[in-house]
Formats: sequence, structure tokens, C-alpha cells
Amino acid sequence: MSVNSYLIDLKKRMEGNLTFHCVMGNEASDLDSMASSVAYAYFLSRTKQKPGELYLPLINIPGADFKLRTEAVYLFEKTGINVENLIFIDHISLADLRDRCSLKLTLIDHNKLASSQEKFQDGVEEIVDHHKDEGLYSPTEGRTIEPVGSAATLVAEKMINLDTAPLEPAIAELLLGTILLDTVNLDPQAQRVTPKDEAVAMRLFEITGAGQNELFNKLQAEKFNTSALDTPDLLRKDYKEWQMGAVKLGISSVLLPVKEWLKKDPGIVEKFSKYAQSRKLDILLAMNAYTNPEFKRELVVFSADDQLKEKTVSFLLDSKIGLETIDTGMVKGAGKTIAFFSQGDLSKSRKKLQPLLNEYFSSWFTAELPDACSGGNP
Ligand SMILES: [Mn+2]
Repeated sequence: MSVNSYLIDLKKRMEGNLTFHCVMGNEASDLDSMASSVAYAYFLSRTKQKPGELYLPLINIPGADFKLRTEAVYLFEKTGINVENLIFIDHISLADLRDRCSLKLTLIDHNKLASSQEKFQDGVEEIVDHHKDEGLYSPTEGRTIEPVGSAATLVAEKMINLDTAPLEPAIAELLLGTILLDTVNLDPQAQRVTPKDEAVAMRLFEITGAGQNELFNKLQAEKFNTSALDTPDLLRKDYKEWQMGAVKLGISSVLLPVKEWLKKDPGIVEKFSKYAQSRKLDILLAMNAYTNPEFKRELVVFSADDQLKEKTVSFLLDSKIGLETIDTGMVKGAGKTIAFFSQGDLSKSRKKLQPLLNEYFSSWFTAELPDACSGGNP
């Protein structure tokens, strides 16, 4: 049985009254979390599963978000795993399973449940992870926690050399691609790779026959390939928000030059407006970062309240982060609500800019909010 038929079979069997052994990655659900969960659940289903049990990979994000992980979209497709067959966190009720005493959890790529999932901690039966060990829970099937470059290394290590369930090339490539991406192509200078990652990767090369640089370069390129994403996707792909005093502010990190974005979507202003409205934001920033051929940063400032936008822009200009207006020509519906800048200070990432903004907005008295009550927000 191939991994795909395993997944199809799973979906049919999920109707039954079974013990569900969910193999689940962390909430950020990067490629490591997803690939390692699929590979390990498949492995456990063949080596451990008893009648009345079901071992399944559970992808810890809603199904609609999978397309945002563009490198995973690529690698799953390349290794012949049909994404339609994957089980996402919104396809299943962990609470129902727990209430029926039918829930067991294997934590992959994390060893502390997300706060919203802490209520399921009694079900944790195994942990396979490469983050710092928090020493939580009492997994009866063991805890494998080692500071290697990728959780996929630990999963592959468990699978290699086991005659009862030989590692298929598709699964081997899924794990190998993940290890390469996590260790920056096994490069010691990136300080991620360990001897174990290296040794496991060498074994996976033998099984897959994959070319190292070819696989790594393709994955790296796909990670930054936003061509399949529209403006709302680009805004939510890597998004964080904060309440800063009376101001609710969101910042999207976007991997695309502003000019390309405008070409791709002439209706960008309306999309910013809708996104800000749906999240009840006072201000929405996009921080664009890309390499072409040199690393560059750009900044988009949006507020439906033009006075608030102006105040934000003035503050950012005063902050000396090297802002220069980008000549965007005529942007449809731009009005006074949006501004586009190049950002000369490349060190000012979201992590660095956020505290500056927080200090500024938190120092405001509520009364200083321009027209807070007459802006049409009930
Ligand atoms: Mn990881």
C-alpha cells in the first residue's frame, strides 16, 4: 500500500468507532511539522496499529491555509501525495474524540501543546521533537527529543533499516527535502546541521537517488514563489497583530516587491481595506522583503482613517528608517488611505519595528485618536 492509498483508506475508516492515534505537528505547521507527521503516522500504521486503532497524520492548520506553505505544496505534489487526502485540524474534533476516550496524540516538531490544545494533554502518548525539552507530559510510548536540525531527521532515523516497513522513495524524498530546507542544504556555516542530520540525509539520498543541490534549490525557490497567492493570501501568509494602546495594528510580511504586487493586483487598495475591516484593524502595514538580486525592504501603510494614516507615516518618517516614497503611478482607489515606501534601513524587520510602533501608539491618550468615534466604525 502506498502512502496515498493509506491516506484514502484513512478517510474511509475515520467514520468508525476507533481509537484515533493522531500524529500532529506544531501550530505554525511548517514543512517539517507536516512532512514528519505524514511520514511517521504512515510508519506507525504499518508497524504498530492494532485492530480498533487508527494512526493518522493530523495537519495542525485549517485546510484552507495549506496553499500558503508553498514549499510544502511543491514537495507533497512532487512526491505524489495528494493534498486532498490530508486531514487538517478543521476536519476533525479532538474534543469529541477526547470525550469518547478515543484520543491519543503523538507530538511531532513540538513538545508543548499550543495553549488552545493544552486541554488534550492527557492524550499525549509520544513526542518526537528537536526543540528544547520542556519536560512536560508523561508519554507512555517515549519521548525522542534531540537538538538536531530537523524533526524529519528523527522520524527518518526511526524508519531507516526497519525490514518490516521499508522506507519508500516517496516518503524518503519527503523527509529528505525537509531536512535539506531545515539545515540550509546541510551547510555547516548555517549552524543548523548536526552529524545525525548529515548521516540520515546520506541514507535518504541512497534510497531516493535525489540530487542534493537540485532538490534544495527548487524547494528554496518554491518557498518564495508567491505566484499562486492572491492579495488576501499574501496578507495572511505571515501575519501578526497587536493592540497598541487604543490602536489595533496588523503587520503582514510579504515576499514580493511592491511594484510586482501592484502589477499582479491593481485592486490592491480595496483588498487592504477589506482585510483591515475583517480583522477590525485601525492600521495595516505590509513589510515587503525580497532579494533581487540584493536584499531589499519596502513598507506599505494603510488605514481607512486618512488622518491616522498620515500620523503613522509622519511617525515612521521621523523614525529615520530610510523611507522613500515609491512612485506607484495611479493606484486604483488609493485616495489618502495608503502609502508605499522603500525602506533603506534593512535591519528594521517586523520584530524591530513593532516595539517602536507600540511605544508610539501606547503613549497616546485616547483623546488623541483622530476622530475615533466619527470614522464610521460603530
Ligand atoms: Mn522543526
